[in-house]
Amino acid sequence: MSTNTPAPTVEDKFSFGLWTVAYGGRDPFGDATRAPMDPVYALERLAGIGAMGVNFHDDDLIPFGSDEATREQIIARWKQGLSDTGIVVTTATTNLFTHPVFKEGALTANDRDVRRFALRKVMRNIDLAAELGAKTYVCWGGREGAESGAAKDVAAALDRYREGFDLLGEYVTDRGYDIRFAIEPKPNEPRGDILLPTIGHALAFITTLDKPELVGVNPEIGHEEMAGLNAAHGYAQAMWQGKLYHIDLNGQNGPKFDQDLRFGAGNVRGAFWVVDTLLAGGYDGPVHFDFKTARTEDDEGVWVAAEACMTNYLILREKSRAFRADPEVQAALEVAKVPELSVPSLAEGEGWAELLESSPVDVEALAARGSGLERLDQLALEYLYGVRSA
Ligand code: GLT
Ligand code: MN
Ligand code: MN
Repeated sequence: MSTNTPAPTVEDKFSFGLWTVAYGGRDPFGDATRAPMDPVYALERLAGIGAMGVNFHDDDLIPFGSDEATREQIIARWKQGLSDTGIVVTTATTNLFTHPVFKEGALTANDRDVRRFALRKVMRNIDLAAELGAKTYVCWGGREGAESGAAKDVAAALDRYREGFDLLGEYVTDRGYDIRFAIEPKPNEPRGDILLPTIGHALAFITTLDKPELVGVNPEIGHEEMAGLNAAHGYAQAMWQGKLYHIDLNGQNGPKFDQDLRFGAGNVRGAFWVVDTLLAGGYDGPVHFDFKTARTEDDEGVWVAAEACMTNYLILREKSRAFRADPEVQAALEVAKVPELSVPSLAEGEGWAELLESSPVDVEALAARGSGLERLDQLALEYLYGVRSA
């Protein structure tokens, strides 16, 4: 038996959230099954498996409530770990969901004092993010939402969300930080319903901001699939709008609780089209994984799963490239008229009047023509199933 799996390199720009590999297995029904992970150990192991970058929440690194001296010590040790391993901080984010103070929300909490505390917590970690060289600041509003109708005035909450992003945009601008924000949508969990639940909601919200150019999205495959959506289509639209500032790749099996499976597990076909879409759109940011190793595993299992995220991405990247380069696929794309979609519907100089005057098409003939899409999709599946290769 032999396998032929590609090995990751630093050029592949693979990165992981510190909380992903450090996830100890706690779930709503059971305690952690793995010991807490030392962040510097995480850096060493990440470097060992060929990752390039890391992303962290303030509280992943510095326990909530640490005093100033402890904070400084932890940061100094973290910086040493980064320089020893060569791992780069690509991204950072704020934990606005674990502490009970955020139980009713953070930037959109009904309680104004909570909102003010949350904003200060974000700004403080942005300082650290900038110091460590992070270029992207992720904002996942896990607690921004409600379980019942009267609990939240959604319009007022969106006003406060906008106020928060406007303030943070002003903050990074005034401080001269080279940082952009990436909103991470999620439909539900931990709140019954979360604000900005999908890529589309987030993109629309961003247009209302003072500095929309500072804010994009960080879509997670599993979160889109929890909402029954096609993640690849969402990534494509985010890129089309110049808003795909970051990505959270993982696996999910349909609309149920957030599974955060390693990338490539779960909806394999969906994962293939996400990779194909990222390549087509020229996404060149960190290829970031947000997964949780099953609580059945020990520490070695964590690293097996982390490495598998990268391996699966590389396998799918090879398959996507081979699929696109295959002359039979190109012919099938022509038959399906996929390239024709790039031709504008109106010719140069043509307007509605010329269109109205143009010779009518044979509607029945057009209706009778097959689209050739089954053949096209089968070719993709044959690559995916491993029976067709370059
Ligand atoms: C949390 C969530 C993730 C987000 C993280 C960023 S935290 O684990 O489930 O999807 O990306 O705050
Ligand atoms: Mn998730
Ligand atoms: Mn995520």
